[in-house]
Amino acid sequence: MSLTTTTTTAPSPTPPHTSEEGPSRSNIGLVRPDFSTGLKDLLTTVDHKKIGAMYAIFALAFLIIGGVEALFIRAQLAVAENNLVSAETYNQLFTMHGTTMVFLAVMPLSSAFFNFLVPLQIGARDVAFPRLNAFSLWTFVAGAIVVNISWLFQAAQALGWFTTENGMTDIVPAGGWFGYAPLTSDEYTGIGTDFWIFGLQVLGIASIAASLNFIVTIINFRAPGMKMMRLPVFVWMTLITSILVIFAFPPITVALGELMFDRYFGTNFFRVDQGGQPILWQHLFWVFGHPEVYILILPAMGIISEILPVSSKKPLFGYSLIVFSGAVIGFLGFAVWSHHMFTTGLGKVATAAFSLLTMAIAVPTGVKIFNWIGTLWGGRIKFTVPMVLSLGFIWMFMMGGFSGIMHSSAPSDAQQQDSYFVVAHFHYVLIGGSILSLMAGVYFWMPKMTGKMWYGKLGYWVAGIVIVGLNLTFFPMHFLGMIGMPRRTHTYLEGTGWEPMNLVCTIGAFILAIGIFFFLYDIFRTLRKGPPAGDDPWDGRTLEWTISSPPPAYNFARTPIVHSRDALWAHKHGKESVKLGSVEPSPGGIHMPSNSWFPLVASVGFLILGVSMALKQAGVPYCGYIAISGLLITFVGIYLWALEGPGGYHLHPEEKA
Ligand SMILES: [Cu+2]
Repeated sequence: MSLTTTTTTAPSPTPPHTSEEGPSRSNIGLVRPDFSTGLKDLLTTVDHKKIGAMYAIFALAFLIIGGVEALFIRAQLAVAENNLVSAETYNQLFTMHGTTMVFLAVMPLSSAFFNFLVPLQIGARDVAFPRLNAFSLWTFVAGAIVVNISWLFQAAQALGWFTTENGMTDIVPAGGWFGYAPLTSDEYTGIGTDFWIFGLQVLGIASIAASLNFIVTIINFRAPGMKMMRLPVFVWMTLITSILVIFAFPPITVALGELMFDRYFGTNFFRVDQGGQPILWQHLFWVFGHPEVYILILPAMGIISEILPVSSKKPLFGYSLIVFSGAVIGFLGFAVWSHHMFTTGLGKVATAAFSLLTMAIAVPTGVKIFNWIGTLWGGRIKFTVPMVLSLGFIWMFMMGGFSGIMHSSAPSDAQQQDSYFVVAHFHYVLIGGSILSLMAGVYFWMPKMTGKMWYGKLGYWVAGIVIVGLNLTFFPMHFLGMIGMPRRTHTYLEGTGWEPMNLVCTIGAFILAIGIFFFLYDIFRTLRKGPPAGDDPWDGRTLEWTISSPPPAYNFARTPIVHSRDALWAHKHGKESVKLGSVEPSPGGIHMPSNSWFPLVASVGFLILGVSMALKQAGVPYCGYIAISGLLITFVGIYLWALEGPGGYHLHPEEKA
């Protein structure tokens, strides 16, 4: 569709250089590559859309890996006294399942949406720092490999190709995704914990870099007229999530650093026999861990807040309340970490305070849910696949919220602590909440991302099977917890009365897996055979629907000028005064940045550093030197990245005005 061209209030930006086309030479003689297709382009790209798509592909791959780990866990627990996997393997499975799902599936899938959507929704050409964006992606991949390569070393050990100096068998992380000290100290775990420590540190670097990029992008790269209170809610939730990452990751970085010092240099942060304090780990971990829950769920809330208004043909009910309640959730998220530690003996005052604060989070969360229902109220609802998944999200998230309120009370928490009740709670929130809404987002924006529309009824089957599977898997866990089944146990005795419900949970898990399989298959078949989507298949409300599907490299041929909150909707259906304007195109064409190898180089350095530091603990020779060379590669990569110069070329888009 075209934008009106009459209003021009902002000056046309002067391009930095108009003389040369093609790659430009920096003052140290480096030429930036200008691949536009193929593998080399993907490895060097700085385009936020391609980076977003790669985040999505990696995240879906890890969703499969984490899902297979979950299926092993559920298969082991299907019947009493099962010995499908050993206790050691079970520990590795639940550790890797949690780590994978939190850091390698949900967070990067959210990042995929941040990357793809935020510049489009704010009318920008790209993120603020395109090469930093590529660095975030490849550093995430490096961290993911560091954690998961442990499986390969374990397999190599089983085949006799790899031995550790002291014959340790614990090569895959087995200390839980929460890594409680002293269970993760070197007395109790092998190099699995080292893979985990370094993998998480590398992932933390990726997350912080990405978050800085999005904060700057959202603050500085908005289209003319797009005031903060005119931002789409998804962009607001991205901003709040990014701020949470910036404040939440330093505490876990410190904790992981201390654990590393204990393991490598014999310090005593967490060694009890030397006067160390395991409870220090719990504080540092949960100051990160609780906000992390909101890092996982706020993007989901943002996605839902975009889908509901479009699918019910009404503006979002209570925009400012939704924005402010998101901010309040983010703020309170930091104030409640000790509810994970009610049974450690915090003292009466602290327990009461953390109990009250935890209950208080229900208020802004409830505000959001009422606003979503208010959005649906009286709307002309179209039950598209994204809409059905969104309604499933609201149900699952409310269920998870109710059980959350139940263990915000310290006495009942003391009963539910470390039981399956807690497992039920956080899976309702994190799978029922995050994964369902991310799936809704995939169905909603896939037409824009790929230019292909999903078709047929398969999407409805996916939604139905997944929602049934989720409830069948996790609802009985509430009761299992109440009748005393502990979490993190690899088996249980016959005659406990836990057998029938466990079997139901396992059947539910496999139904859920079938749903996810069909979801992935539906994406695949849409990419191959989907009919053309058109630019605006849903009668959308945000700026990404004004440009073609898939979007061109430069996003907007003319930067839109925004006059109201629901700008595109107002443009299509509102008064003349609120129509979108556009900035006159600059005569020199649109300046595009060139690709770069150096973000990838810097990330590969982190990969080498992480893997070799873990292998150093296993006594593999020369690993200290290899680790130092990895660090050097990272430094050299970052320096050359800084020195390679701006590069860039100009595009003259076909004007559609
Ligand atoms: Cu919490």
